Amino acid sequence: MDFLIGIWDFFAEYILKQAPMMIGFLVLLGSLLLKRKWYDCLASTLKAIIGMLILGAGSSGLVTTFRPILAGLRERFNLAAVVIDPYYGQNAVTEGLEQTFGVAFSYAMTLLLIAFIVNILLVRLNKWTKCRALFTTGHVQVQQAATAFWLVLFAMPFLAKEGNTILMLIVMSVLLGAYWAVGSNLTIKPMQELTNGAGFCIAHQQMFGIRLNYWLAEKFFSKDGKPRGRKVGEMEMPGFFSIFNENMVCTAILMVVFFGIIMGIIGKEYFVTQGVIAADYNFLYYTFTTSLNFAVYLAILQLGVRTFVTELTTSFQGIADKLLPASIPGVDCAVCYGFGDSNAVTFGFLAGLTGQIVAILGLLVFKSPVIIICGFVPVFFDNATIGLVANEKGGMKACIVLTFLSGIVQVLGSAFIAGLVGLAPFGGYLGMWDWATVWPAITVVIKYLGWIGLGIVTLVLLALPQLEYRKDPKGYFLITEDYSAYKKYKGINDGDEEEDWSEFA
Ligand code: ASC
Repeated sequence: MDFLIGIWDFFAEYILKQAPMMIGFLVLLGSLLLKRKWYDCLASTLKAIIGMLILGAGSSGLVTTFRPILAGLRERFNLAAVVIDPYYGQNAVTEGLEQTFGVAFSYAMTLLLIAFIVNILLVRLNKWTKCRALFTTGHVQVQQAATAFWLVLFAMPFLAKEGNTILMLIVMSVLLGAYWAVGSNLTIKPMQELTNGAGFCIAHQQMFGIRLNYWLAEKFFSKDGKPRGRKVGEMEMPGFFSIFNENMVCTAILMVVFFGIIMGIIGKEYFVTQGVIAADYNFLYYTFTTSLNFAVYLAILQLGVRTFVTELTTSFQGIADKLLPASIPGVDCAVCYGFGDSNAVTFGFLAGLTGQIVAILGLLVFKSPVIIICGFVPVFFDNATIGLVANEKGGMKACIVLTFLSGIVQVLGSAFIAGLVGLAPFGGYLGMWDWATVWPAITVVIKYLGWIGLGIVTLVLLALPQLEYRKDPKGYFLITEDYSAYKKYKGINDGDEEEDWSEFA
């Protein structure tokens, strides 16, 4: 028994929780099921792991460089504010759980594993459940498990009592497992359209946000399935502005301006006292090179995507054929930055940041009891993703307007829920789109309706794939199983019969 538990623990710690290893594991499993030669299995697995590690280098480069700058605003103005960021959120939970609810977060791994099994079962039974997506983003699952833990205990405090542990784990893993399966399932259509059938969807923290904004872009910014205005990549810029068509140049110029302003407001002294630069270091030079790094890390991130996407989606076919019919993998949101108009990533981020700043000023002006500081992860990764999807469906206007609104929603929703559930005094909240909207709603419903509320939430979640299936029973599974056939069936003729993601091979 100890031996089995040992294997289980190893799997949880070093595979399930580590996104590159999880993707590598799936690629290996898929390749074996496809009965590929051993050396092809090896090569694919290595490429997948390395690609994910490259992606991680890009995304952690962005996070470690730009998070302290945004958080610096808090120190500079001496605000007792909540930073919305998954890592601050997780620290806040770990720090406050014991003193608030009298329990420690020692069940995290058990919760994660059971919720993951719920996700697998929902997909395995998709003849009935209509769930098609497997959540593979382990680091995000850990953060979400921590925050969900707090929210559920706030809504049902009796679960924290001794003797209720099993009940608590069941409630939480059913909720989380259903959220993972249903949320990632919602992103399938937007992602298959964005990537022209690359065969993955998003398993991250803004899955409902992706689908809602896809719908809004379609409803308000498109006509006959096409954007009303131009997409970001179709803008014809005259003279000087033509250089903005080049993604690296565009990102570099915009970031130098934006971060130039923010770092200017924070002031050199802050960076000196933090030991980031020496007192005699040229601050303008520091601001300039730091801002350029944004473009550098984005390029790294896209290289990572190109390295592993094809390996994952082709080998996942083995899993879909043999183990989980009609399923596709849900991956980190950054994976879609290798597709669509890359400038939409930059525009989405900047419009989202503007929305967040407007909302924060609103909190200050109206003397909100909870003040929020933007964290880099929600403002960039949520809005870049939503911006890409909105641009694809509704053009540049949709990209900018919807991410601006999304920035506002992230701040106001997080201020509300962090204040309500008592996380605010611990200085952090997860703050990503779904956790500023969907989860506050879930928490309030369960808090006020108890078990009935929990039943309603679970039923509504599980009903979403059913509703989507009913709208298009034939296309629903075709879109994951054979995208070219799906396009033919839908009469989509984009003059692009070849799957254009072959360039990623
Ligand atoms: C998150 C989180 C990260 C980033 C990363 C984006 O939610 O915790 O580190 O987004 O997954 O690539």
